[in-house]
Amino acid sequence: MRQNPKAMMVIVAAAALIAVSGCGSPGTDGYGASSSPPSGASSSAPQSGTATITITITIKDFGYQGPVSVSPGAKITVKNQDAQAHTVTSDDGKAFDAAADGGGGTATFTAPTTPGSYPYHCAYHSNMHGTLVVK
Ligand SMILES: [Cu+2]
Repeated sequence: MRQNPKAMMVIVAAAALIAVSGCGSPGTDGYGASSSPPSGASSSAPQSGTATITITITIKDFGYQGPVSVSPGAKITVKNQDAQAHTVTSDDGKAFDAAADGGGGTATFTAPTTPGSYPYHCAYHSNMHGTLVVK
């Protein structure tokens, strides 16, 4: 099996598109993610033939982009596309806490096994907020 160079081209093009469309925000206005636009959402569907589903929360422009609801105990990957380090820290300080370095750093954590709504924030930037719903 040879690797398909076209696949990489698509990924690069998609990343560039996201980078361009994401500009224009100083990142400190605290604009909420509760009404996030649907643009680009179709490209985040994981392709998996196994029982393991990888869920990704992407951090960009001081905001969280990702699914709001996950299965109990789901494995979640955090991808940080900002230059600054960010965290995904549950507001209760116990449910989860993942830190991702800036410049493409990643981190992983496991979603709570108890269904519920888990608000989270960035430990470094108090204006960054998101909510993870486990159901
Ligand atoms: Cu941050």
